[in-house]
Amino acid sequence: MLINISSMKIYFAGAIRGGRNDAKIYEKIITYLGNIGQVLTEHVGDQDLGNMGEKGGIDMAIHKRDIKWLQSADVIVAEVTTPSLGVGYELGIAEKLKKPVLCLYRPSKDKRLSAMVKGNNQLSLWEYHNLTEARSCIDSFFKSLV
Ligand code: 6IA
Repeated sequence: MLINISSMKIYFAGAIRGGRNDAKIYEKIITYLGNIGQVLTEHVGDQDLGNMGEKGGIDMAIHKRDIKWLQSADVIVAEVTTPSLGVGYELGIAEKLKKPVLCLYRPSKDKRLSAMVKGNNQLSLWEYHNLTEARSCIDSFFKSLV
């Protein structure tokens, strides 16, 4: 799939109710992705968000909006270290929509990656240990799209 990088819409997925321990990393990844294209889901890196949901928000509206954004996105980037039902669901939809998907994962003993992600060769899965490595995974992935 050939993509014009400068006008690209990027859907970033990361755990919200699944747990917010990695919110700071999400924020840094989102900032980096912002240099590449338009990140539709910047709020996922908002460290004030907590894990209960949008202030005054309605889950049905969130679901509807996120599905629309997934449909309009050119690329999905997911940080999958903290297990999240929502992120898994989004990955399944992205695969069905035939969107290019990058999954970033920090290997850890207590957070073993689901076989449904690890065993899925439709998804590009890259392991990283620090932000520098995450950035170079992102660079390689986007280069592979052009
Ligand atoms: O099951 P989880 O909550 O961990 O699912 C997280 C994923 O679902 C993220 O990648 C989001 O794209 C999506 N998601 C889950 N909750 C929200 C949400 N809640 N808003 C937008 N996307 C969501 C309200 C908080 C909002 C201000 C970030």
